[in-house]
Amino acid sequence: MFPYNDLRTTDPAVYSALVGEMKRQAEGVELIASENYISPAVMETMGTVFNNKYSEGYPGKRYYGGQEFTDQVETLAIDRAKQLFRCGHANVQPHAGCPANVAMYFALLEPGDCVLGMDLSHGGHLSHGHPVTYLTKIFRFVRYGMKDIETGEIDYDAMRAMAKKEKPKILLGGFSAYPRELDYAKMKAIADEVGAYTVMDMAHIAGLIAGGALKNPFDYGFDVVTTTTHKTLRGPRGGMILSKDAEFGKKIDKSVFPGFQGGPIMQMIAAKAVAFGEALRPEFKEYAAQIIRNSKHLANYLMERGAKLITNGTDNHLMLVDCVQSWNIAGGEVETVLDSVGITLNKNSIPNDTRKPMDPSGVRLGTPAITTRGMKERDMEILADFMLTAIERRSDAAALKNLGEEVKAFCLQFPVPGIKV
Ligand code: DSN
Repeated sequence: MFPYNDLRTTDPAVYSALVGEMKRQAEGVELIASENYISPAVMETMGTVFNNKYSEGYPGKRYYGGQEFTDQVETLAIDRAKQLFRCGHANVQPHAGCPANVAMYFALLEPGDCVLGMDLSHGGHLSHGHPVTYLTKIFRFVRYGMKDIETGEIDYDAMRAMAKKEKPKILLGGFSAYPRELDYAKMKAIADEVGAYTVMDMAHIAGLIAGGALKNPFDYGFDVVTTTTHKTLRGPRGGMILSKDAEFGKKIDKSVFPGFQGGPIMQMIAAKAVAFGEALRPEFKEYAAQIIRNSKHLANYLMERGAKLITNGTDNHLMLVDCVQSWNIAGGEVETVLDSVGITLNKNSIPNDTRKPMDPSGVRLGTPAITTRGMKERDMEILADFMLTAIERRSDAAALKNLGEEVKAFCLQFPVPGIKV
């Protein structure tokens, strides 16, 4: 039924958990906006002998010998990333998104410097200066947000006023729960007025930018762009920092290694190269466009049936639903009931949420993973009906059980790449 025959005999306990996870992924609906299914080629590359090699440094400038082939794959990853995002420099070594952001801050800032980033309650990210992170002990973070949560429009006048008052050294774009697009031209103009660097954390939308479905911050003169590689970009779990030119690139490289990291994870860098190669193909453009078509269709279908979406819709791959206003229940309850029928999403705070972060009013959902499985607009309607039925019949255990079977039968029509059931 499943591959990994060696593991089955050498470590049955881990094998059993792996089989469980494969079944869960194949038989359920993945709506977590930051998740995706990688191709068999990316998966294969992650489990290779590149794991065995230490490669501190960069191609052609390593600290240990034996780097002929690590240099080849890292160079491929760098060149493909630069081509994909039309930029002058790529560092493909960050282990994940937060380490990429930390290395970026230390490359561009001195302790005490200020960053103007998106309000966390309006969709910003922990690594953009949440008080629970150590970053706030070193740098000062101030915020911009939406002018109107009914449209999602950012308050660029307030952003300019804040920039003039606080004199940030970085004007930072990026989010993990914002369903609209930023106006990079306006941000660049504001940053130029106050002499700030422009940085975009495109982790959530990297694949949409790579596929040409959303705008590319480098086309508007942004200095640096950070990202993860495993969300819409559909690569291995990891991070990356792109810069507009070699001058920024030099600072970034020094900050990633030796500033923050030691040996790069070379099997992941090789897998990044494979994923970037896939994203350069014409069919990835169609994938990126379909993610957004599916997202808009799902959003509209839910709204027509009474769901209250923050910003009243979406321009990207994700949407944020106010569950209290929609169905008079908390986001956590929606997460739990949908989980029980095989539909996975996550509870999420909404702007100006009166509830606590661990018990917020909303849920976040997105279409990158289901689009990889080949689902289209009509399937969004089927999924939305499953969700709405589960929420409506949440106290009826028998109804939920039947629904769970229907969800499973539906999902099995859409194979997950690399999983045979
Ligand atoms: N955990 C990621 C997300 O789900 O958006 C961001 O770090």
